[in-house]
Amino acid sequence: MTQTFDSLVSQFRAPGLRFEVGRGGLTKIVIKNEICQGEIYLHGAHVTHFQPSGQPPVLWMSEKSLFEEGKPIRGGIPICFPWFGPLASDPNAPGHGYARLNEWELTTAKTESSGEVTVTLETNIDSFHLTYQVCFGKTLALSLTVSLHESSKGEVPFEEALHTYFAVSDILRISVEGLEGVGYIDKVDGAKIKEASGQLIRFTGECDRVYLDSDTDCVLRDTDRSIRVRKANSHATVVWNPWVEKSARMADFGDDEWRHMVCVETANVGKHSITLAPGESHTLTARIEVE
Ligand code: TA6
Repeated sequence: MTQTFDSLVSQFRAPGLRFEVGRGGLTKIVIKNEICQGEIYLHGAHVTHFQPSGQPPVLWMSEKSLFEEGKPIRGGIPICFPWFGPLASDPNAPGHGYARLNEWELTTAKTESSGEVTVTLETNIDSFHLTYQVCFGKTLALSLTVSLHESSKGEVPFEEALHTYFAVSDILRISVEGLEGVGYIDKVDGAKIKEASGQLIRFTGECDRVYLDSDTDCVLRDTDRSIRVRKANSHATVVWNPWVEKSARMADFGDDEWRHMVCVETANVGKHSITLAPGESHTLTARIEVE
């Protein structure tokens, strides 16, 4: 059921929250208060903006992003579900699954006494129900709960990721801390499994790594700030920068935009995919904070 703009305006009122017709005519929820600014589209339940007061934007958005039904938004926080990357069994299936292509339903909007604004969006995909809670405050708190319908015939596996694009001053000058001690799949080197590097991640070329058994915080160290990503119930972390050639090949990605973004993604993929029995649920959380 698609909620009309007018029905949203009449049904949901919370201080610091308003609805706008966003790019491509898609409906977006806009948050603006003393603590922060933020935006989330109903399309894909896609967070496209988060900016704590006094800080530059935390999330990166491509100037070339599409804002069209059936197409993913480039940047912000795409939700990857029920698979990550291409679907091996169906080359025609959309990369990263359907969650970021669905029109989600807003079910709650609430402003806390502290001024933080929390919205809940929901959608159904196959035999799963997804509930996504986003709290815009000094930190950005994300919580994705996946439930398997009672009526499901048996256990069903899925992959998931909050595919967060962070804005950085210059990819050549940043590092990512917290993954020195875990091995990874290097998708730029034939998906070879590599030993833990023991070093901070620095960027000198295309990087596309799936860090396995990674349960701890990551910290993105930029020249004038650090961004900490805390997480729970996520055992994989994906780090991606497309660099020059891949950026040029993507129509919805500016040729020079790779210098100012990096993805650090909170995920459960591959050996860390999740299997639910009918009636079971799983909640993945991530908290993004500027230090
Ligand atoms: O998370 C990294 C990745 O899997 C890369 O391999 C690259 O494909 C990226 O996702 C973007 O995927 P998209 O389907 O959004 O173009």
